[in-house]
Amino acid sequence: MQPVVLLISLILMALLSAVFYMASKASEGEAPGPNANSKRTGLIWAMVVLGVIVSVGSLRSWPHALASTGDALEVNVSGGQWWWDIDTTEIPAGTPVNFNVTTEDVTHGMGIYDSELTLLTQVQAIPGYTTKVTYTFAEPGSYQLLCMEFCGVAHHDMVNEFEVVAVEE
Ligand SMILES: [Cu+2]
Repeated sequence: MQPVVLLISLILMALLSAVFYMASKASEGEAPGPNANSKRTGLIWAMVVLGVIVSVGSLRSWPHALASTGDALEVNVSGGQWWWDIDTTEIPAGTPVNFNVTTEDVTHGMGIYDSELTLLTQVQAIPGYTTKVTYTFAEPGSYQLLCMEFCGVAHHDMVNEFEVVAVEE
């Protein structure tokens, strides 16, 4: 992902530089003729149409709409300063899991990490609300809950673990 973002940034910077260069070139010549504005109007309309097409084409469904899958396993997670409480320690692999997340004090961020500490999914834990995120674990193994929002001196101590186990067919 990072190289793609870098490449897009470089292309946009190059395009912007080209626009500035052409603008400064254009201002050197003689005064614009009577048709200058109609050309500009056409260009602006073309950009608006292109902008709408690109915006609509790049729309994605909101990831949280995936929460609360019907036949999923319900797992309740509660956070506090400074702990995570999870009401199960074993989750079957390959089954969608609805995590219902809340907190008893301040706002925390519940992040689920695999054994290599790669972030798999996350959701904000907000006092007085239950936020939901659905995730399906593909691989059996040890997983960790960590806090992703600085919430006080022992924020780094908010760690809990659970196991994902293979299901026998
Ligand atoms: Cu926290």
